[in-house]
Amino acid sequence: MRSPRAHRRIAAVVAALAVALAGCGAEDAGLGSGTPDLHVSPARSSAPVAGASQLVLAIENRGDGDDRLVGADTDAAIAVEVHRTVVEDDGRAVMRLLEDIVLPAGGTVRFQPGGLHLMVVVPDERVVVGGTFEVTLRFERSAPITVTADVVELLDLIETDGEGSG
Ligand SMILES: [Cu+2]
Repeated sequence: MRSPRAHRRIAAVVAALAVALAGCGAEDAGLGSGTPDLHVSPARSSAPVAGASQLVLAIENRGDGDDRLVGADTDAAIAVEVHRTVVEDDGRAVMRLLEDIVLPAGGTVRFQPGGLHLMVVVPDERVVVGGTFEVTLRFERSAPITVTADVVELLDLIETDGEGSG
């Protein structure tokens, strides 16, 4: 029978979630020295599906110091959350909520469906195809950056950001 195994798996998922949620903020083991220099790509969002929209953008750190994305918000939704989609052993994809994400010096962090992504939770009537809304990204060291997201169909968002589809 599979129930003891299933129970172990559920326990593992719960433990992993607890680690992901508890680990945030506790990892303040310093971002080192240097100065981050953040640049945010143009942002695009999907129209809502089941009460949430995907927000696609990239944050490039051209500086010589690390930074951390510590939050994002918009007045066009209840919340903007940082999620990572991970595939469990049984093939199920689950989303984990992250409290922050490091933006390494010289690196670019991309948020897009299927992996590390930004989710707009319960968007309002501005978040429809052809619409726009503003999102403010907050960082540990750098000043907040506000970007305007263009809203497109979810499929368009995935296709234009898929690998190899220029
Ligand atoms: Cu998500």
